[in-house]
Amino acid sequence: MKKYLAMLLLLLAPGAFAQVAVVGQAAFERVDSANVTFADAQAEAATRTYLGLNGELASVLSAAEQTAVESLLAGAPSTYCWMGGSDSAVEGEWRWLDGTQFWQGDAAGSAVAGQYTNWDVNEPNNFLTGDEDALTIVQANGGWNDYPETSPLGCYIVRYNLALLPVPATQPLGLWLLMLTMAALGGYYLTRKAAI
Ligand SMILES: [Ca+2]
Ligand SMILES: [Ca+2]
Ligand SMILES: [Ca+2]
Repeated sequence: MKKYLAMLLLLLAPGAFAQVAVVGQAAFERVDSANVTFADAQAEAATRTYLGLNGELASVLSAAEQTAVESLLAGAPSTYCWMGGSDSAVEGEWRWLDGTQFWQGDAAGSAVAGQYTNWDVNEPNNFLTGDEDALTIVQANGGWNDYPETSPLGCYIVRYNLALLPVPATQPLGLWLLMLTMAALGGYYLTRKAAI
């Protein structure tokens, strides 16, 4: 019960959802932070928490998740925000931070079977300095772009795994909304009755 109350308070806190988007078992957050490199973004993301869960620099595993992340991009302080993908270990082998490979090759490459990707036009291309090994998302259109790891950007995307919550996130929220609605209706009815 205490957990439900804590979650409700979080939901009702002003701006609690300002930069968080929930889809399925994932919550995404855009964090604005000045001059963060890819390594900075990874370290900072790991210190973020949401509903008591630890964050990580985001993977995006489906079109629905992509849509959720895109909903966070408006007004980002830099053209690109960091995400949790890299091909620094082996050029052209694009992997999420958990080691799952999602792409093989450059812009002419292909997605690894079953993996979602959303590269921007002609990406990944190792364009700047001839070697771009970290994943970013483009504010303007949500496309993915490889970018030099040490470039200072102004934002990054964090992912939280809601499956790790002690209770499913969606059910208690729905339940609370139902209970609040019923309480409000009950209060209204009693007030009316008292007035008559
Ligand atoms: Ca490289
Ligand atoms: Ca590369
Ligand atoms: Ca690029």
